[in-house]
Amino acid sequence: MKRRDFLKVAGYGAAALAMPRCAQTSQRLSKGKKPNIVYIMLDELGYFELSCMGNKYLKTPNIDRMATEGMRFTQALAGAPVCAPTRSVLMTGQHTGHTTVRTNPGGVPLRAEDVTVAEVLKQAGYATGGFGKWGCGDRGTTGVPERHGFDIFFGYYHQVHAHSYFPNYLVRSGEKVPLEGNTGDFYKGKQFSQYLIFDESIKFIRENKDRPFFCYCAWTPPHGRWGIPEDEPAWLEFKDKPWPASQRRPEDAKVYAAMVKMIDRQIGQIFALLKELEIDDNTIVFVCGDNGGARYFNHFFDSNGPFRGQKGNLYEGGLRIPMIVRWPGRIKASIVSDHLWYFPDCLPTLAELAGVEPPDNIDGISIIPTLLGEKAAGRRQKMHKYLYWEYGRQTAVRMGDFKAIQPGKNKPFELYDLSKDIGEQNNIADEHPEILAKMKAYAKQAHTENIPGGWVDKEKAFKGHQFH
Ligand SMILES: [Ca+2]
Repeated sequence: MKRRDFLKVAGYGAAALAMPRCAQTSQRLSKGKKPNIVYIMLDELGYFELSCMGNKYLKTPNIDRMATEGMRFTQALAGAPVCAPTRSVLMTGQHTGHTTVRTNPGGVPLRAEDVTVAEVLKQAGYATGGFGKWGCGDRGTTGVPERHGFDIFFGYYHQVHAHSYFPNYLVRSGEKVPLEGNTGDFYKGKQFSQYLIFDESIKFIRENKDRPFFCYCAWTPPHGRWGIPEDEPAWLEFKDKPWPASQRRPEDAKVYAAMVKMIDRQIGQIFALLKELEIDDNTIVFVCGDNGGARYFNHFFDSNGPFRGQKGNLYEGGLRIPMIVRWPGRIKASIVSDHLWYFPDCLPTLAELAGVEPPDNIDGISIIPTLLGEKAAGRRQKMHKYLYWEYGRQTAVRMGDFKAIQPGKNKPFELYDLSKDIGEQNNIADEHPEILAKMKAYAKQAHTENIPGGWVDKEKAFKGHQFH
């Protein structure tokens, strides 16, 4: 056993042996059988980009059906407003004042001693697979998924690499997989990455159907750049729409819509597979966005509705994401929950499902009482005293309905009451100085110095999507 692994086991493995409360809860909930976990995170999918949320243009019949069969959350918030930090928060259960990856250029890795949700689930005997965009450490760093609990990770490690759907290569557990026929053109090529990533996701589920598994699908659609195969059925459905919206290319908005429809179809295929393998009843599936929607195409799709801001900032538009969770017979159908939670809560929730203790140094709270009911969980849902985000020079704190935000380093904190002002338009900082002072004190308490991981082999560094 490596020293690092030993330290990890010594750190929290002993507690797990003592059959803690959450393990007992999990055994009761799952009748002794650990549930499979499929966590599907769609890159940039906005809160109002589902057809069940009233979107006029985008079509998501399978996700809509999932919402009628499970629980949809109105106040699930991202770990951060951009790709890399939000993934770091999801993986470590630590908010952005504590987690390692807090910036977004794509090259900052997790540290060797960071413990991810995959490492926690592996301790519980889970097969662990990740598919899509990693974003928590380039090849050759301390942050790679194969050093952080994943039996397999297939896709992109450096997130700038993920800006192409027709890259020259993808990565499987640290090794380059050349994609013959792709030339470096962003928009066309012989091998479309999402088909490959989807196939690997499906293969992993099939191969591990007889044991508990964690399938982390950090799929990259509908993030740009928007290239899609000419014969993709969803593209054929949207390509002739007379829409005025565009970005780099006139067809970009139509490709975006096609990508949303395509991933919805793939999610439907995952549900069909779970039924075919007769593991549907013992599999909990999450579908969510990774950060708030972006105002692509002059906000043609109205991705964020009344929320202020978008991807990249800490107003609600940057943080609020779609989140639906389904587990037949365990999570009640057609429930809409306003429980306030965010990405740090995923790790302890999944650990509880698996019947193991999470590490001590996390910021999350398990939402099992909300998902499965307080009676089934045997306890009340514990709430956060506060939620915290930092990104660049922005800071935000949520305390109940109050949201404090400092939108820039030298800017004053603003305060909003989201119960009356979901659009964060009416700054009430002057009316509630005592509340704001308390929230500023929380922000100060939550921030720690950021110490990133490092290189193990710099030769493996990502050198641009067009290079091998
Ligand atoms: Ca993203």
